[in-house]
Amino acid sequence: MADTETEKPTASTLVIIPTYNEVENLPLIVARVRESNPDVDILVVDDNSPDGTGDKADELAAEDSHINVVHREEKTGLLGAYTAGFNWGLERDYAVLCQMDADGSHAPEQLPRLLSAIDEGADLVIGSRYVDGGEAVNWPKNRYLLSKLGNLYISVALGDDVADMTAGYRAFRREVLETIDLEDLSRKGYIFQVDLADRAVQEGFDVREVPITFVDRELGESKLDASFAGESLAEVTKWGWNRRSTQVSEIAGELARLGRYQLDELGVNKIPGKVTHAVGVAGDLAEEGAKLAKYEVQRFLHNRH
Ligand SMILES: Nc1nc2c(ncn2[C@@H]2O[C@H](COP(=O)(O)OP(=O)(O)OP(=O)(O)O)[C@@H](O)[C@H]2O)c(=O)[nH]1
Ligand SMILES: [Mg+2]
Repeated sequence: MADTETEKPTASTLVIIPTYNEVENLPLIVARVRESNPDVDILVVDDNSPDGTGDKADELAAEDSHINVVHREEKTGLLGAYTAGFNWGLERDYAVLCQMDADGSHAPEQLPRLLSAIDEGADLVIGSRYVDGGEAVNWPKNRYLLSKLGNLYISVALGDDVADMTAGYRAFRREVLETIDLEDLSRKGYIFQVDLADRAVQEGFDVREVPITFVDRELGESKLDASFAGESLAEVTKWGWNRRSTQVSEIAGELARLGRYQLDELGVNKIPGKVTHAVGVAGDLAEEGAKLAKYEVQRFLHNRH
């Protein structure tokens, strides 16, 4: 029995937690991971947080050999932090590497769901808000809609059979991260999450979703940037266009109209704030993307004759 247990890939798991100004959240999340998954190792990747998160991480690591820290001099974005974390884990021969936010949105108590799916044969497991049993709690309605519609758009545009491509709670077999060139991923905002999942699907890896309950952050400051949604959808439209052309333009147009309708119905546009602005930008971009794609399709068909 003991032998078969140790043959499971998840017997060698690293959970990577990137941090920027999470001094209140870090001790809480680390304690929860240790409590609910006593065998996994933790790597905190801190980008020289002004609030002292890096020192707090060192204190925790000094008391517990399962906890490790990488300090980066500069905040160069979340992909930079994850690339450093993945490389650290790959060099140390971990079989499974996980992504988890520090702010409590990704419950460590649900990590076993992700890890079980890996042990059952998945190469990449995504903790999903948008499959049966998945949910997002305490999220303002406008933020939920932005994410939900964005994901709908992404899945139509790219044609990958994944409901939550933007999710940041994931477990990877090391082979996935060794195959995909992390340096080549898109660096615009958090779109690398979509790019990474998309490449895993395109490479033929077994990508699965398990339901999670995503909880909005209670402590610390949001780093969501309003320009993110717009930029991301523009990027995805480009990839989708390169791949599947015609359907994308048609369906994107429909989705943009549907999204606008839903937003108007809910009166989301009347709520002030940067997320609302992002919703508006996303809607505009989806429409622009649809128009652009339509134009490109016509040009392409014209040039063929
Ligand atoms: N090392 C590092 N960590 C980052 C950086 N940006 C964000 N993070 C961390 O990445 C995780 C996700 O960031 P969040 O700020 O929670 O982003 P979000 O979930 O989209 O937005 P909110 O939860 O609303 O703040 C958190 O643990 C952050 O501390 C960065 O540039 N470097
Ligand atoms: Mg968060």
